[in-house]
Amino acid sequence: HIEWLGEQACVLHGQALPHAAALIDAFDAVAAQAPFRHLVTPGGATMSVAMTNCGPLGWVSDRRGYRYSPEDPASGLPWPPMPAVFRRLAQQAAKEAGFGIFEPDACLVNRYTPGTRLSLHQDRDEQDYKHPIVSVSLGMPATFLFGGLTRAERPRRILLEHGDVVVWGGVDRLRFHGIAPLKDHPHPRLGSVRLNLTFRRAGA
Ligand code: MD3
Ligand code: FE
Repeated sequence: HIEWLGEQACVLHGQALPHAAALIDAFDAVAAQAPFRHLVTPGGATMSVAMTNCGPLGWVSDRRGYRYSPEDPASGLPWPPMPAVFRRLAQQAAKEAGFGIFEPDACLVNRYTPGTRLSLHQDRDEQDYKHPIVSVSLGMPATFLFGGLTRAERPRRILLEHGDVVVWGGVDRLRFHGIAPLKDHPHPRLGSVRLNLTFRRAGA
């Protein structure tokens, strides 16, 4: 079922469940080519979330700033291709949420283990905010923090479970959001891990 969080933000509960095994298998090939790493923020802090990417562009952070890059800085090679099962699910979800044709050119993969958190932020590194973002949760459950357009607004807490898909865009595109520190509720297939795939149109 669809849970609307805002005018143009919703959770498609369980939408990815029929594809979970295929998503995880496809993901294993991505992680083999572009292993998870803990990026450093421009301020010098190491992120507790481990990240990798697939598709034409990947999100990276270092002392110089945040940006999208066509190459994996760890290897100098292009990011692995975006698996077809990833792209199809993201496109289907964007359509169901009312955003029409979505052509993602970046898929950022976040890996959480118990205690990992993602502090409140906005996604502002993409060229054009008119495109929606789609996120797919796999593995352990997490408490998603859904804030407002200012940091001051107290975020709502929303449980995201294995197979849930979130889509947001339009007037909700620049909402502050984050993930509360993960608790250890091991998942039968992934163990003490949560994976989040976020699909973006980062370039022109
Ligand atoms: C933003 N990832 O990679 S995605 C990120 O679960 C990121 O790993 C989180 O934030 C994660 O930048 C959250 C889910 C999400 C859902 C709804 C939103 C992000 C949102 C609504 C507005 C803005
Ligand atoms: Fe984000």
